Amino acid sequence: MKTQSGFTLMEIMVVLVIIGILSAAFYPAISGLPEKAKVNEAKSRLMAISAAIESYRTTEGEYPTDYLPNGLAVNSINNRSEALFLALFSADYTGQRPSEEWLVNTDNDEATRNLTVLGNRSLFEIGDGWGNPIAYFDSLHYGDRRATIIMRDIEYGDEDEVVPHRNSKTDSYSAPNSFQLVSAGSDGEFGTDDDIYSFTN
Ligand SMILES: [Ca+2]
Ligand SMILES: [Ca+2]
Repeated sequence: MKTQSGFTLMEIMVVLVIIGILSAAFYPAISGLPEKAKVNEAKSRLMAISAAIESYRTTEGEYPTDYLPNGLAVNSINNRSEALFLALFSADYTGQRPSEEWLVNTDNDEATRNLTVLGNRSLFEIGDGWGNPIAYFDSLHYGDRRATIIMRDIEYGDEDEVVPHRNSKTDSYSAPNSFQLVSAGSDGEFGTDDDIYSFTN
C-alpha cells in the first residue's frame, strides 16, 4: 500500500488563507508603528528647535529672522527655513542648537560665503522625521502673507507652499508674538490635517 507524502493542494490552500488572514489582522499594527514613531520624532524635534529659538532670543535679544541676508541665496526655495539654520548655526551664536543630524538640504544649494560653525557654505534646512524641511515663520513677517516655498525631498520630488497658520475662528495668526514651526507631517504636504505645529491652536 502506498503512503501519501507531502501536502495536498487543499492543505496548501488552507495554510495560505490562514496566512492571509493573519497578515491582514496584524498589518495595521506593524505598519502603523514606524509612522507613529516618526510623528513623535517630529514633535520632539519641534520642541527642541523651539527651545533653541528661545535660547537665541535670550542671548541675541530677538527671535531669529526668517529672512536671508541680501545676496546670500542662489534661489528662492526654502529661504525662511535656511534663515533659521543660519541664525542657530551662526559662528557668533553660542547658545542652544538643534542636532546637526537633523540638517537636510533638499534644494542642494550653497550660500555665497560661509557663515556657520559647520565650516562649509551649505545652506541647510532643519528637517523633520521624514527628511522634509521644517517651515519657520518669524512673527515680525507673518503679515507679508508671502508664501514660503519648500522643496520637499526627492522622494516626493516637487515644491510646496506654506503660509503662517491662522486661527480658523478668529482668523488671527497663531503664536502672534513669537514664531511658528511647521512640519508637513507624514504625507509630505503642507496644509493638510497631519501637519504638525510648534504651538497649540
Ligand atoms: Ca537649502
Ligand atoms: Ca501634511
